[in-house]
Amino acid sequence: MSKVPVKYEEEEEEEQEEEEDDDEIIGITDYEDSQTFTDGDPDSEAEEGVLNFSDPFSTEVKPRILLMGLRRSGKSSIQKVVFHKMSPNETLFLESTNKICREDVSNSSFINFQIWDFPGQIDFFDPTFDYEMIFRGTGALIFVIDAQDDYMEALARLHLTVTRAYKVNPDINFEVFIHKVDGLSDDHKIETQRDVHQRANDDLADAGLEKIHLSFYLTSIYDHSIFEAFSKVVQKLIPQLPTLENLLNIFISNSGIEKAFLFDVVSKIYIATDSTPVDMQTYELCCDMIDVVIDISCIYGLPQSGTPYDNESMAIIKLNNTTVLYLKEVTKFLALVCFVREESFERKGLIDYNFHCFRKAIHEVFEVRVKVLKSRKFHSQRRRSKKATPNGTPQDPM
Ligand SMILES: Nc1nc2c(ncn2[C@@H]2O[C@H](COP(=O)(O)OP(=O)(O)OP(=O)(O)O)[C@@H](O)[C@H]2O)c(=O)[nH]1
Ligand SMILES: [Mg+2]
Repeated sequence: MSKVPVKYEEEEEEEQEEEEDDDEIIGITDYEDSQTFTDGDPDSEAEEGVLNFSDPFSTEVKPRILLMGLRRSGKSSIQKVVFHKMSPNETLFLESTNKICREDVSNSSFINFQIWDFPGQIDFFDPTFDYEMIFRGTGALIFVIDAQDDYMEALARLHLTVTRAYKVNPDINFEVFIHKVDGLSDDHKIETQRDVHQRANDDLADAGLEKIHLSFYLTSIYDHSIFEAFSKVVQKLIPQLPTLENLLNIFISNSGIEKAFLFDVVSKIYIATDSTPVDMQTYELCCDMIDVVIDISCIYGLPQSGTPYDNESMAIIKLNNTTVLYLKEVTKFLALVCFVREESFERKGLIDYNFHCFRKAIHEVFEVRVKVLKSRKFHSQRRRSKKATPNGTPQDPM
């Protein structure tokens, strides 16, 4: 109960500050630049592909991510570990997938897509498999290759899948996960990546399709590499990514912060970071921090609040190397995790003030997104109702 007035006060405070907020700190004008939203423009080809997809079960427009690859390559394990918090060891007991499994991942309005987990051996020549319909609404195709196995057959399959998909929808992002690399030495990893990269691209070049771009990632469910790879796949599907990166850049440079990530708390996918390079250890520390915060909240949090993560969630962890990890809630599903040097953290007031501006900007980005979606829905409804026969009756009696 005590939370309600606090929230109210905060809102009031925000309203008062609205006028005073110094836009230049976080560059609010940058994200209002219509250029930033061109990717999400209804006229853009990629979006059109998604919008035109007539799926009888889907009411919303969601980019689709397909998980494909040979049997036992690890597709279902990836989905379970990233989105269901399954422990990697438990995946040993997963049964082979025998039909396409579709799942909605809608835990934030930024991460709002469907994942389709395919059985290992899909037959493109099977008439019941309508691959044109499937590829038309696809944002990303993840092809999983088992690096611990002989991958020649997988490469042939990759080639077949990619060329088919490209013919139907050239806007698909093709992502190749060279998976199960936990069993390989560092040298072996690099060598495998180079070999797979070379062979896959040679096959495409032989078919005269060198314009198809494949991205390669070394992944394993036994470390953070799978989360990092998935983060990159998802980021490519977020039209607001340049805006978010820009906001993060302005935020860190004005606050003396070393590195900042915007995390989806549930999946631990980072949906954006500033433009300084990402170092795997930094990312792992951030993931661990989210786990600690959620676990402590689950065990010792207020029972009446119901969720382990809310608008008061925040944490400070001082490391033994003069670095401070600072986590703060941004939206219901997103958290900002920053790396700050101890001496910069002395100016916590400044960081908090800039964070307040940053948070407000992120919320405005969300609002724009919601408005765009609403107006699209409205226009498509109007277009449908206008499709009437010459005698005035609707074309579709449904
Ligand atoms: N060592 C290792 N094993 C993995 C990894 N990912 C998955 N596996 C194992 O690979 C086996 C097959 O995993 P699945 O997820 O069922 O494979 P799948 O691609 O969904 O297989 P189908 O549904 O038959 O197409 C399981 O025993 C997993 O434990 C990984 O990163 N490293
Ligand atoms: Mg499976």
